[in-house]
Amino acid sequence: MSIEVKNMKLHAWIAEIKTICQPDAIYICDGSRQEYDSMMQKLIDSGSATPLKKRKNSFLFRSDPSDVARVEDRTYISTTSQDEAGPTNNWVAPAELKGIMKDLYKGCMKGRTMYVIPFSMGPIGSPMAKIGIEISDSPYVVVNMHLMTRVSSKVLELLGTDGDFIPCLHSIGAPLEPGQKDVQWPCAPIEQKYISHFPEENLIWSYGSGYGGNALLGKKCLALRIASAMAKREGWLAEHMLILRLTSPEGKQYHIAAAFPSACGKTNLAMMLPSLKGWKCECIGDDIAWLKIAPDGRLHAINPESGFFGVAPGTSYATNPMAMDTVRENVIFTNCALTDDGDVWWEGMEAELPSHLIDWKGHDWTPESKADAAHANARFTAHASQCPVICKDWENPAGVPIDIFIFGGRRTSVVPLVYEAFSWEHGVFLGATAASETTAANIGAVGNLRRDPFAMKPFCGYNMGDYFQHWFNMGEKLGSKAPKIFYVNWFRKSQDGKFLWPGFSDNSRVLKWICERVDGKIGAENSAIGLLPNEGDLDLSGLTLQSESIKELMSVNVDEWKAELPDIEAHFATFDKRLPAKLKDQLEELRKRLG
Ligand code: OXD
Ligand code: MN
Repeated sequence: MSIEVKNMKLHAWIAEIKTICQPDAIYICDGSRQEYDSMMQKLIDSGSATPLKKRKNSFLFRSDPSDVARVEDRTYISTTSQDEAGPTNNWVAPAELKGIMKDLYKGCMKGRTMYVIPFSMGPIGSPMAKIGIEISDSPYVVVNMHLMTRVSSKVLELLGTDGDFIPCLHSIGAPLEPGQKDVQWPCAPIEQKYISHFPEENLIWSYGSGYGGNALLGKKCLALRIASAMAKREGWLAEHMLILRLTSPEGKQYHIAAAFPSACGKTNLAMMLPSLKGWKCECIGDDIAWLKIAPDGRLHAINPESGFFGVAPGTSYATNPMAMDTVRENVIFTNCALTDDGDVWWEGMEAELPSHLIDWKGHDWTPESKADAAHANARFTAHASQCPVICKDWENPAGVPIDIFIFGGRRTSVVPLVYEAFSWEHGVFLGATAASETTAANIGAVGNLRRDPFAMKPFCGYNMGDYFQHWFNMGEKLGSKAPKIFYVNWFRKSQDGKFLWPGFSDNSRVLKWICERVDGKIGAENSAIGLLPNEGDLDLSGLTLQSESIKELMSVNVDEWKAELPDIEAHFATFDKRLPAKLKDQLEELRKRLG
């Protein structure tokens, strides 16, 4: 072992996992630059990483074609009673699941090194931070964790001899026999993949996948699933939200936390360059927010992560210039295409198609090829400090005070561009009924409508009915200091299938309207579903939008909304007795307003 482990719980845990998984060697990570470089060199030598000639210190990985996204079907919340996990989670009783997984873990690290990765979610030592230790047999996980979390030997110092941490066990599930040649992306077959959470004991066990949210256990597993259960117990919130600071031309700051399902543009919004003159947007986080009520009675948010694991396809200088500048150097790319001159490429990156590429599966690609060159869920991993619009307060241990919550999703019809909740209770109803057309961020069909409450369906570590109640409780505690709640939809299409709203930097227009509402500067139009912008209040200066398009974008069709009600009822029915009465009341009020 390179570093001495003084923490007693960690010492015992390492010994236990060593006995079960039988690695050839153990390495305790210190988070240093030298460690990153030598780990990457190993990955280059083994053929897993391709250095990119055109991007300094950047590397391309190609995953196994079966291991390209989060596996929600194989993700478990394992609580003593199934009711605690609730209807949105897969459940197997802890003893049974541990039994199955222990069999899989037996000898699973043979021929490999077991890495012990001490990390902090949130600035090391911040009162809002949590310490995790990931044990993994994947050097790809180590380098990604270096960028996405704070990996450091300081974390071990902070733990001392008896400090507590969240154990996160990960194996790719691909032991090597003596002399067996390794493959480029070792992993286990889908039926052996398990992403398991034991929230009653703050424990994570992941097996069989090397990809993103399945393997970088600080992210979805710790910072959302386990943290949401902790937050419920302790009276705070762990949310699938970006955090941004918007500054008006007058210099007034607004802090916004927004929840959209995976691959619906959170990273784009978090790094937006506003098209409206004088407005400035700074990024604090693009995926996860931890929110606590501070001594001033307001909700303060931190981003527990330290990097971006962003969706590459669709990212361009037109859609997200700040992300493009973030990924100029020191980046890990996964499942992007490779250009002939040694750069990465993905669909939507630029208007012109290259004449030849190596696609994400390692095959020749030309514009005539039928399949995409990059996988739809291809990713970049980059440290947050590289983002040109990162907020100077992004690591402030006290967080930033949130003024505004925004919920949303991808809806080609029905839902208008923006509307405001009548109250906190109505806002919770909007979050609880949020729906979106599915994307490639999880394995499964793309384009189906699914209810994704608070964009937390895949990430809530306990019964979602109780989660709704927790939001009501937080509203009661916050009282008049509660953030205002809004709902947006950038994705509405016209009858002939064209996007009605330009989106991206022009979303600043919607944010400006929201800020003006929060300041009480402007009124709003009452509608059955919420408060809509009065005609002329949304700043459209410099945009060439037809007035019919604006009307269509803002329209609330009562019949279409009435047609949503049965689906909302069915969605609510799944929570049975755990559905808060306040949500039933909100549904009845909506029904009445629709007439
Ligand atoms: C992500 C996701 O990777 O939500 O952030 O899938
Ligand atoms: Mn996400």
